[in-house]
Amino acid sequence: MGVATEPARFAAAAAGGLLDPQAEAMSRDELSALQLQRLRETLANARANVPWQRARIDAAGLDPQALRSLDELRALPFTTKADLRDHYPFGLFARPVAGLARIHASSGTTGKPTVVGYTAGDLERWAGLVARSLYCAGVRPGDLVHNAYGYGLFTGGLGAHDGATKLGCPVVPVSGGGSERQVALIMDFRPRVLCATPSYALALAEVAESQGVDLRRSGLGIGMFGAEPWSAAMREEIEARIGLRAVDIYGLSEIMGPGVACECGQRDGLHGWEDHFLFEVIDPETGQPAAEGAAGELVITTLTKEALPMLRYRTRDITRVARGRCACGRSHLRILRVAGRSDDMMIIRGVNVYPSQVEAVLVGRAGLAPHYQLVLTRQGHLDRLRIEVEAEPGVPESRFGELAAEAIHHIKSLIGVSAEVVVLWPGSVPRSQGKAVRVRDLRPKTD
Ligand code: DLL
Repeated sequence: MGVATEPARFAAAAAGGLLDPQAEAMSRDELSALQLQRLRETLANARANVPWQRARIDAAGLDPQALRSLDELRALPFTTKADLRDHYPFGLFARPVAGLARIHASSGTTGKPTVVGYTAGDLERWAGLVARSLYCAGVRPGDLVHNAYGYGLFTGGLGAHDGATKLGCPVVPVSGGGSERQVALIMDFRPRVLCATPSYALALAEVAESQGVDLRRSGLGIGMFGAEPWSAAMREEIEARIGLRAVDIYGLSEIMGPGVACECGQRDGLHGWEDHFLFEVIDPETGQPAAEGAAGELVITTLTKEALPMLRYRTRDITRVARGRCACGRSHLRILRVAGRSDDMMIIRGVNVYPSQVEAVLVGRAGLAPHYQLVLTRQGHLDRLRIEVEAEPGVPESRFGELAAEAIHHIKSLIGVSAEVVVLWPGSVPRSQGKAVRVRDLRPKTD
């Protein structure tokens, strides 16, 4: 089994005992065989230790040890966020709380938070996958990592931290917020790597610029950006303003946290780590598999999680996957940039729109700043979309009307929806400290 390209990189990592080049480059047959064996173990763990899972596995007629193909898993119903909430806090855990090493939880903007647990072994594997992701993105042992993901119940901070430590990188555990101080620390400490949400990276760039500080001179080389949808236009904006290579990293707490998938140098999708997860793409309406290569909702099954085995978890994230070996040598499938969550999809006069599509049109447009919010209202039975976007500093108010008219035109011609656009003074849109709030939904609640 050969790694076509980058053999030296893989070899160096392997020599340090940090990564397993075989695991990332194994053939499809080897990968499938490993997945099947791990799926049997996962089903057995879930069945033995989670009564709710046992009932579902038995009802689907699945015998974990007798499983002969990965496709048999399709007999099992999906798991949703609601299932986690219904078993709040620990009802889906396959280990007693006393046997866990850590608990994380989602912020839970609606209702109860979703709570996830990890054994010491889970944390070890998670750190390994984040280390693998960082390495895949170009981070090397010894690189100083400025970690501006929030520490706490959110998986971003500690997840990135443990992965960087595992790779042999010193970490500045700065967390989110206090942007002036962060800019000063970056200029003084000269980290090579910035971990943050893309919207917070942009907020840092803005604060630096307002202080007359040029982050392009900071020595930053790589940004590990994720936790929220971001467009290619946003990537260009961040790269130009901070002077680094912006890498997309994906993950979700229900499955693990950051490091479920990560881009390599090819920029042709994010490698989803198939030795630890089984990925499906389904039609969100029918629940049936999407056609090969077609867009749909990503569904993930964990293959090595002890504390919280997840079977066919509906992520709500809309994407496409590409199979086949990547030019980097890795064989794991590629998840194409996550355009958005089905929950965030707006239907404006029958047209489906994701916030990131609007972002792709707005960001980089002369006269407009990359700070925006989408406001949804209802008039009669029709949903209306108002886009509030800031003017670039220095643009006179007399041009706001003309900028808005241009944006309306481009949104209509590129996305096909009629939206109202309001151009605002610089600084009017709230800045991100973590995940940006892109949509304000002012429609009357129906339930
Ligand atoms: O956001 C984990 C994470 C932390 C990923 C740091 C990357 C970096 P949650 O808070 O559970 O976990 O949110 C998960 O965020 O289902 C996606 O909708 C979205 N998301 C995460 N990464 C990306 C990305 C973390 N790279 C939810 N692109 C997911 C687009 C992303 N959306």
